[in-house]
Amino acid sequence: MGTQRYLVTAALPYSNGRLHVGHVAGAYLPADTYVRYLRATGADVCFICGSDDNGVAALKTAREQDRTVEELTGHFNASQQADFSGLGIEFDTYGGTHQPGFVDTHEKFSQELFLKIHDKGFFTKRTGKQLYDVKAEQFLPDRFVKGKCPNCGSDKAFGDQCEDCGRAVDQIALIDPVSVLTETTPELRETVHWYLRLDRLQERLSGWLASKKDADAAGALWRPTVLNQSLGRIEAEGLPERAMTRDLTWGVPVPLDDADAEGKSLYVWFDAPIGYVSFTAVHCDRLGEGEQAADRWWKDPDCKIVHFIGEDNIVFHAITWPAMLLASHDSDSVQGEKGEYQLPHNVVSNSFLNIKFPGKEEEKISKSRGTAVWIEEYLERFDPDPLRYYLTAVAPENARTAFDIDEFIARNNGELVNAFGNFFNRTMTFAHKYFDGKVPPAGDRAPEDAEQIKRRGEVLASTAAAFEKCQFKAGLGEVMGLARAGNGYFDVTKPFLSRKTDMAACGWAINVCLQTARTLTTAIAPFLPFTADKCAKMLNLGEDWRSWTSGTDELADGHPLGEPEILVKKLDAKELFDEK
Ligand code: B3M
Ligand code: ZN
Repeated sequence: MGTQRYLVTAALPYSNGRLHVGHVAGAYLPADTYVRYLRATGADVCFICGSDDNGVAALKTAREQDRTVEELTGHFNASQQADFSGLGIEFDTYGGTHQPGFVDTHEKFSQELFLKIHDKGFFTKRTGKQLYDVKAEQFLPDRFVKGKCPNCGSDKAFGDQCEDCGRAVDQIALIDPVSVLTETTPELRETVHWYLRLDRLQERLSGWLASKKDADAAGALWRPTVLNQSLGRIEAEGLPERAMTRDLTWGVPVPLDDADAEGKSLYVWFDAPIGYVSFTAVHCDRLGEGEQAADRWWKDPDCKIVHFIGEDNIVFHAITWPAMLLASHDSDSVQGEKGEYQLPHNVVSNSFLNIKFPGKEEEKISKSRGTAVWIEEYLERFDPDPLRYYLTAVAPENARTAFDIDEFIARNNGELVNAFGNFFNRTMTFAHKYFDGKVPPAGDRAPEDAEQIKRRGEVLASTAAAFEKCQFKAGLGEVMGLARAGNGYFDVTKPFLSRKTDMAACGWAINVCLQTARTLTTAIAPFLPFTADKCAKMLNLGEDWRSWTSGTDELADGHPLGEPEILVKKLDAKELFDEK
């Protein structure tokens, strides 16, 4: 068996706005953390993301801001890339469904998949009624129409989804629809679209999803929210066919030689997930392997495909996207034969993140109400790792959680600084002050020394087990537990006393502390890459220190250490959010 391959994706952000902490906590940070871990185990990983440029979202914002949609999406594609890289979220390729360098390949891959599904007979062409804006002389797909939600009555419903209850909305079911373009009442007119026959795929999809309930058989632990939401949807409503085309010219043109296809594009939720594939193709091409080399990642059962998404994307990734892939298959195997698009190994979804400002109630993150912490603004003042730490520690893995400003400060100062930073700091200080900056001899280890040494391997194993289940919060808890155990060991063995009475014993304790620091460096790296780099420099580690198995290596007696430096800074709440 060769090296295990993984193709990991994070949901493509709409390129019509900046990123805030909720976006990062939802999909991007867990994906990056996971990829860093996989690489540490020696896996061959391709990590893909890029912007979702097509469809109504960007068009609508461009209109509001009076700029061209190309300029808008180009701008936010770049600004989001800068945010990601500032946080150490490192994709192998960051594309964009309408960005120069990607748009042609994306169009080609999207049209090819559409045609393949068309040939397989999984589309029906049907005339249906859609809302039409007479004044603007156009149909009003998706967010171009707003109204009252037919499910919950909220007036924050759009032609695709209700902002309040989150349910999908059929635009013609909207109560009192109003055109977003002209604020006029639209009328119903007939138009032709191509509908994906989800009804014909329902049985295979629900069987595939149900098989994921049995974690052992599936080889991946799917989060209950993902399975409950997708299977629940199928049980409650079945899978009616869905239109995969729109009356729009911004997007991927419908590739049919048919007068009815003129002026129409593929539905943005049809082309966006294909972005994962087309960006991989560009990535391979840039490596000199040619676009077809993407098949190695997408059409080979030996590669595991893992999608990281936010909760509102579950149905699209666990039902629509797998349905598109199934519909393209020649075989009727559920996962796909070699040479066919493979269904995802796992779809990892987080819930939403609320926000809590000091002295205020917890609330939803909202751009319009100004209740967001923007990544760009955060990075202007602070280091990335405190945010990575907190967003993993409170990750909304199973339910909504909140970014609580006070708690962010308290946990940075109380956990990262006091437990993790302090352990490194006291250990390094002793090594430099009393042992000439070198690792003192290990000596004969007493039971408490041996126990602490053994704990290192145990923590690496339990952290790895958490990673395998995509339980990042638990994994981080394990690593922090080792830092606390290190401090506990330091307190119990008291090198601060033995240094006055028994220098050899003092050295034995500092040796164990340094070995613990060695393990912590590898174990914290997927979570806090910048901090880990500093740790590695302080311990003067060789190239290979990120490899998970190297985490239990012991530093040799006499190994020269690097200069001590402050690992994590104390934060002050006032500095952070004073301008609010
Ligand atoms: N553009 C992001 C969102 O719904 C959406 C994800 C597409 S992933 C293929 O916020
Ligand atoms: Zn609603």
